[in-house]
Amino acid sequence: MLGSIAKLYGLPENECSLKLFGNGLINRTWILECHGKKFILQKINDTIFTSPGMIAENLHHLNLFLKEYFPGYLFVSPVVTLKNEEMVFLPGEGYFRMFNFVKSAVTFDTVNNASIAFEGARQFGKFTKLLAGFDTKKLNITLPDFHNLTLRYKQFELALENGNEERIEACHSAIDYIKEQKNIIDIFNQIQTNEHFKKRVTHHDTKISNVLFDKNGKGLCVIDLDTVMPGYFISDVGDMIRTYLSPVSEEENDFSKIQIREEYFQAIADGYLSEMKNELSDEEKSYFVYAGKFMIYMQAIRFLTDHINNDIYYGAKYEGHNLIRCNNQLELLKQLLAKEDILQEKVALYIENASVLQ
Ligand code: GN1
Ligand code: MG
Repeated sequence: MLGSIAKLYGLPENECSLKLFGNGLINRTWILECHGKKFILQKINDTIFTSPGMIAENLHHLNLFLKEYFPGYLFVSPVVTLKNEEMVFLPGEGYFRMFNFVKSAVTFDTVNNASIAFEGARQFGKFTKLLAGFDTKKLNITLPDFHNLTLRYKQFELALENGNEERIEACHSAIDYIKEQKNIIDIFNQIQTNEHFKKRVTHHDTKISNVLFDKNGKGLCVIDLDTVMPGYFISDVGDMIRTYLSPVSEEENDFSKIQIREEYFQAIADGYLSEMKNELSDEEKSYFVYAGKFMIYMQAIRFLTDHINNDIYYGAKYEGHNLIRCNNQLELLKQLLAKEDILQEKVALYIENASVLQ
């Protein structure tokens, strides 16, 4: 694979090395180093992204817009091949694209201080704000219904009908809790017909490792734009709440370590709204805490559905991995629900018309 890639990009194969990088669940990422120059090489998972060309087109349009209207914004665009292609297909291997490795940039896998949460949230808010004038109709839907909670629940019900019976038997408490919390879906259904909600350019994968920082811990830009699609702000804010508030990730199996850190919630609200406060309606802002419930609940459903379907989507490193991930998320959800009122007060300061408060 290295040989074919090097040839297409005009790089000296014999002087290049490849090293696996990052810990995403879907695409594979490497650092490709040639003569001391580093690139990020990524193979798109085309079982999940069935039309990889759509991603390349989206990146192309976003890049053109940002270069024209915000030339100072660091947009990490794909390196092109000798034939000027932004993505390549290697028969028998799959789809690949390459980016320059931003040398001065730092990334974080975990959020260990509130200022990182603030900066990350500010960058995701800035991304959507800068693209407020971009026509969302130009974006291809790279993953249809990606954050459609109603559909995710239907897929869960289907799995209960057709999935691994032994596994279903053994995870009744998770199944029951998910069923009990169905009001989270009702609210999502209301949002979809709420005239105060707007679809904007949304990242849909706001984990902290998707933000580039400078050496002083200031945010530079966001990366991993495969799931950029029109969407609601609850997707981006919700995934930050899901992944920044607890000191441990969805992989943790010691649930006593799961915690809601209030000051990190404040940091997300301050960071995101420092960019988005004039974009979001008061009504939308009042769903800030709901955003966290929405994303944590959806992720729990997705992990459990996958467990019941024998791990066909996320894979599993050990028996019961996706059930652990699901139960981890359900614990996080319980803790968020317990602090809902305290957190809601923190956003209330950003809402002018207090009567819309949930
Ligand atoms: C997947 O591949 P990665 O880790 O960036 C998933 C997200 C989930 C996440 C959970 C395309 O993202 O939706 O939140 O795993 N992406 C896709 O860790 O399904
Ligand atoms: Mg991703």
